[in-house]
Amino acid sequence: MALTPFFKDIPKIRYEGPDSDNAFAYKWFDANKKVLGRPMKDWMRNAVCYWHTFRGTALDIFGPGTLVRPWEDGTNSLDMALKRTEVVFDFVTKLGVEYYCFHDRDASPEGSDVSETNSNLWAIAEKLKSLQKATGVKLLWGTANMFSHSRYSQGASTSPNADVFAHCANSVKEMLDVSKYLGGENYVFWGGREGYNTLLNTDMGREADHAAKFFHMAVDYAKKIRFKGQFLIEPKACEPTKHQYDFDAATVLGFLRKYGLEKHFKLNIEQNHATLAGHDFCHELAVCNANGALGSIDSNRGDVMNGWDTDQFPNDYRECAQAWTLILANQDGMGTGGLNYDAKVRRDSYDVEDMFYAHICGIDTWARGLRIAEQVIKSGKIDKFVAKRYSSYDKGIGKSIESGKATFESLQKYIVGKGEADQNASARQEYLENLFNGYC
Ligand code: XUL
Ligand code: CO
Repeated sequence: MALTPFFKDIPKIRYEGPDSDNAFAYKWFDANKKVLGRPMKDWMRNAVCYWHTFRGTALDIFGPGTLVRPWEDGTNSLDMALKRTEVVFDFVTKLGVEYYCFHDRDASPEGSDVSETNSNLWAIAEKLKSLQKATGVKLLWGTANMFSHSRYSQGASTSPNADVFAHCANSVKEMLDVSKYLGGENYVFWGGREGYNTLLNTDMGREADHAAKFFHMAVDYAKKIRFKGQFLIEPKACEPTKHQYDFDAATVLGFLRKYGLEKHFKLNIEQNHATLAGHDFCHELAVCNANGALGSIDSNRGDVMNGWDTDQFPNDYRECAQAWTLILANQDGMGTGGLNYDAKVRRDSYDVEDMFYAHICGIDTWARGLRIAEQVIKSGKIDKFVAKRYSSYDKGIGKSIESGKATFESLQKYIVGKGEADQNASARQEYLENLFNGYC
């Protein structure tokens, strides 16, 4: 495959270790180095996202885009879309990343009607397939953009307009077919406009029923075409709507159970979405773990000084280290999921070099966190502490509670006989936090 010329001045990004002074090298991500018995790349399953990295211009509400992307011709044409696919694959392979993720509309433009939109998508899908074959890069997940066009301004599957629901059915049907064609390992739903701006015009119960119908149709269609990818829902609390129905992990899990969908879906947790919901990122991972629902991660960070979804590249390896202790509590980590860098360079980071620095930082942050987590896990100190903290449930009265034998009456008899509960042991938060300082 001929390389496009746009990254010719950038070397292939390789591992050089923490002492390297080369900004175009990984200091912590050593793809094949084994951590806890598995190569780092297989735990991480890094992915480049098509939208921020290749469709973002850094426009904001105060001004137009600023990023210099020499391959763009300023059109949203099919020709430009075809040419762009080659640039995307050059970038992903130069980084040594194995996966990418895209929405239908990132990769392929809408046509003049639904049929032309679908045929554009298939022209792009064929090109993507040949690039995947030539490079070995794989599709972590596909999704449909059901939030940008004005037809979605009042919702997608939760729109009060049934025609919009039908339009969305076409989009997801096509993207499921395309995801299958490209070997996609997951399929993501992020409900960008599935929420409300005012309850005065909203029948919330009816909208939830419609969303559930939509998910059931997706499950049925995937079964019909034998698409084996994992379905994922990506919670987000607000933005663009005042309140998004997929508010956080716990809300989504409750919704899935109400509508009998829980067997078919896991969650795609995004760091900055967790903070929008008023949670730590690790809180969302812990909710997933408690429900066997961790599917994948959209990695980014907010800014501690403001509240919105700034989608910056992650740089806090300590947070990632704690996140790994939760991810690795699942035997196969994220399973078919991975780390999708759903993040964008800042508006004043104009150059193509900045695309590389950003991804190197994100990948190294997670890699460094993984190395720290390995040592924390191997020390066994957290597991040992937590096991001891709950050990009153391993025997006696605690065991009778967990096994379901205890009743209010039996417990009353026990505690009245004892007169007072045993003293609590210290929860040792500072000791546990400091364990992460013991490794680098
Ligand atoms: C928006 C967001 C989306 C989803 C995919 O905040 O995270 O890009 O990841 O639709
Ligand atoms: Co995301």
